[in-house]
Amino acid sequence: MKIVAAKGILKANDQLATENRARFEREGIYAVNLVGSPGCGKTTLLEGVFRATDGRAAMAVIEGDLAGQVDAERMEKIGVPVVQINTDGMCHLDANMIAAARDGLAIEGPTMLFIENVGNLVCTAGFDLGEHLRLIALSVPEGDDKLIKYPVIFQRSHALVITKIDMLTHSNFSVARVREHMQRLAPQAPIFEVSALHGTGMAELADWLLARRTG
Ligand SMILES: Nc1nc2c(ncn2[C@@H]2O[C@H](COP(=O)(O)OP(=O)(O)OP(=O)(O)O)[C@@H](O)[C@H]2O)c(=O)[nH]1
Ligand SMILES: [Mg+2]
Repeated sequence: MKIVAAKGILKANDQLATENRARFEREGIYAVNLVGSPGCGKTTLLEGVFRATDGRAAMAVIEGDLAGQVDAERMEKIGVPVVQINTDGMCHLDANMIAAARDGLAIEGPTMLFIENVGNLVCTAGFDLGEHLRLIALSVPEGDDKLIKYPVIFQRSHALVITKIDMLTHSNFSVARVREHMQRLAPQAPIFEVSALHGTGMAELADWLLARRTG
């Protein structure tokens, strides 16, 4: 019987991710892997970042979903170059998919490439896509205990965005509790509190992303 160890698959993915990163650097692309639960507000956040950056950087998006092209259509609507990946049931994107999707994007010159990963707090943690920055979104309605239950993905992220902050008044979500756990898991990671729907905190996040790209 032939047994394929997951370790080997991950190693092959890491190799491809390294190649993606090198290609992105040659092409002046700054890649951001946006992860978070289904419905936590990832696409709305990208729409908000696009508004808040206000033409200061060219933007492109790779959308990852099991099926459909709903999110890609939202990006097209605001004029952002986009490629949709359908994973056919897989719960995360991988570096191979990103290489193929990059080929499908007509972009030139310095670009911020956002990769909206499949909504998932488990599978997405293990796969490097070749990004420069991993951004995790956690929405207020999900609850403030997610860092305790899904520590790996938070530990491996470079910044945390608490989304739907406008819903705080309708919830017992504790921002302080989240900050405390993030401090333990990823002490270097800045934490943003935003409502992409209302624009709260979006200027600060957009400015930070632009500075990270050039810094
Ligand atoms: N109140 C409030 N609702 C929001 C906010 N951001 C997103 N939503 C709502 O949350 C729902 C899901 O938002 P999406 O942006 O589609 O979430 P997503 O993470 O991209 O979802 P998937 O791609 O399916 O994983 C939508 O009904 C949004 O309008 C916010 O800042 N405040
Ligand atoms: Mg989405």
